[in-house]
Amino acid sequence: MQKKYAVKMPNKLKCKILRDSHNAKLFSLIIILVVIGEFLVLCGFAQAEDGYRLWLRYDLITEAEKLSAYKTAFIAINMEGNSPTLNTARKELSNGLAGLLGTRLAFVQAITKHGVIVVGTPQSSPMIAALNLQKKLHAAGEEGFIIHSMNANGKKCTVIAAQNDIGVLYGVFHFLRLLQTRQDINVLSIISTPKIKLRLLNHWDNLDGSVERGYAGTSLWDWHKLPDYISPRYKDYARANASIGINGTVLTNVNANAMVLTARYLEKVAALAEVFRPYGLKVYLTARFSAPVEIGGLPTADPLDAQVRAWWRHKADEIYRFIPDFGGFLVKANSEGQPGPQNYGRTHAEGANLLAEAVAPHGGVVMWRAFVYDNNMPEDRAKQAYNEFKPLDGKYRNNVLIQVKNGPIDFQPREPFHPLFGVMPRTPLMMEFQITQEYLGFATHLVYLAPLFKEVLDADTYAHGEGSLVANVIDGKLDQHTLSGIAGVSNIGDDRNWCGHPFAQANWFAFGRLAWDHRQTAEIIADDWLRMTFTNNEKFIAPAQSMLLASREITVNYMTPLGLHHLMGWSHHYGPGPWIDQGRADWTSVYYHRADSLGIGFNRSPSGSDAVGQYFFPVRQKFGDLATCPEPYLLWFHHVPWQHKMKSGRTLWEELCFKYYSGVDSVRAMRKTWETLAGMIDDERFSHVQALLKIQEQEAVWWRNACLLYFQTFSKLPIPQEYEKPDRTLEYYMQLKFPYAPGI
Ligand code: BDP
Repeated sequence: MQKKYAVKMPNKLKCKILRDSHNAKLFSLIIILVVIGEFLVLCGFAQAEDGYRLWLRYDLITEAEKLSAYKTAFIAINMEGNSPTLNTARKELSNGLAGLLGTRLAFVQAITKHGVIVVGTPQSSPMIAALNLQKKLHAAGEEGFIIHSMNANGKKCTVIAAQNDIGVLYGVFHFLRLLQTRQDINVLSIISTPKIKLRLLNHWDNLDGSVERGYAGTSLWDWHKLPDYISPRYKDYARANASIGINGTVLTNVNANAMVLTARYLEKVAALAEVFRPYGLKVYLTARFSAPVEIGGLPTADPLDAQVRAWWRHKADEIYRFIPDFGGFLVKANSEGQPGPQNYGRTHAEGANLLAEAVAPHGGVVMWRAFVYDNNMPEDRAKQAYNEFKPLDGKYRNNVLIQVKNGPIDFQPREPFHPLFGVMPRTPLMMEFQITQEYLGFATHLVYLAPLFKEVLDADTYAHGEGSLVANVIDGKLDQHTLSGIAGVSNIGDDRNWCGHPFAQANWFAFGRLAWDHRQTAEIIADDWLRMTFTNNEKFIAPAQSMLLASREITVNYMTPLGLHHLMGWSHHYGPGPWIDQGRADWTSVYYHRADSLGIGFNRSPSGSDAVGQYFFPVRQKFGDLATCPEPYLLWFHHVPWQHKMKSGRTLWEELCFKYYSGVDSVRAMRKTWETLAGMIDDERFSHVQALLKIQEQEAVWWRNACLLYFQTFSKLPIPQEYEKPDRTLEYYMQLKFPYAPGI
């Protein structure tokens, strides 16, 4: 054809026709590819399984019966309203269902058939306004939602409703999760309310892109290109957080840089806030206490100085001009070299109130950290935060929360709960958990943290008698606080799979789910996460779930069993370093384990530092008495003779060996279990986890050998015959150096 025309036509025209016909072909090809692509996306085939999608995978449901049940139950969507959050919810619902069901549901104006999903608030949806849901919506609260199977116009429908738009988005995610995890959906009657008001991630991200204690690449925030370049990941990050109910993010490191409070950076922060806003995610910043000097040019940062107070007020006004819904400040002061009010002879309360006064007119809060300790103080480090903060109860402005780490030392694999919980009834205390695995194998070890979080939240402080749970100190119930908060130090970086280890995503997920409702179990959260992230194949779920649930105890066993703590390598915290005895005393390991020829452990009973005295009766008595102290905390509270008889009948030394060896054996068992799961999930993530488990085993052996060989120099006792012998000497382990360990 082309040849025939070519003979008679002028060259220019000839070229054009040739080009047009070529373009038309190309165009049809593109259309075909797009259609195939869309089909594949709907069926969940197209994406590389690199973990980017987290738990928000909406792949086609492959169980025929379930699929047909869902397809009968849901035939259309009725959703009006047009706010950014509602539009986000609408898109999520429509895309999610299109992926899961393989067809895109129509949006309908009226309910004329069974199977409509009715979505919105009484303000956005006339249908919901007509359904008389006030009581239920009231029970759901400001951010909560209801999901109910109901009759409207005589037709069966499913209602996802909330008082506010953000509740609708949370409800949509919850509803999609029901399908992702293949729940029965015929009679739904869900009212879900977050128990804690501020549910925050804390990023320890620096302005140069590095992340303190980050093991998943560099910071997500591309400060250099902001505000002009908005990475698509910002939205995906906000979406993932909204899907688990996280409603705030502190963008910057607690070891703060005042520069983030300058206009140039505030513009960048504002750009992030704008992306996050439809997802209900507020931004917060860390405030460097010396900012008035460093960026304000004042001679002092004294909290009682009039000029300093004015500076912070103006700074807050400026921040709120950039970010009208700015959440507030997180502050690390007079801790590990950070400046603070004590530099000027003032108290933590005076420091916190200075900033609180500045953000109060705008509705902001101040989260003031209780992570303080001083090596010039002769006092046991575990006691110092309590001593410092308890006397200040009642002295804080009402927009101040005190943010307390879960245990009295520092995010160790196991710590007893922090004694401050329950002793400051007039101050809202926030929980600070560490999601990033600084002390739990970085992003290389599979460690599911929900059991650790639950152990602390469910601990009984006895502050008002039995049943005064840490969780109820945090959620404000115990002392009737309306302001409440929980923070998790983020494990997110710019690694393609966000968290480094494919299973580390479970810890971000679990943190959010527990922040929303601390009564949920580690089991259910693990089950949901596995189904959403990998597959609903029961043959995969059961063994993978038991791996998850056992993993934290296993790690405690091969790192710090029986209440041992702070045995890690100097500064980078990578690997074991029980021999560390140089440098600042409270950063050494010998300060904590106190091993000698008689025994091992820190005597915090009344005959020692009496840290147990900071707990309420009867906790104090239980921990303080060697006979009643739970063995998982034994060496935290007691210096125990090597020959002490343990509940198992073994001596302490034998028990220590037993724990370290069983830790390693359990990692080996995890590896075996994982091998049996081959073929049940995609090869990409399967082999990634497989490789990491191998490293975990090597490092577990390293921990076990290094610690036991070192402690043996004190106990002078043999490692029992039945165990494999360490294949390296103590000297070998002691000379290992890791100048480039990540996260510093
Ligand atoms: C320690 C970390 C350190 C943090 C500190 C904190 O090693 O990098 O700055 O906690 O919480 O565990 O302030």
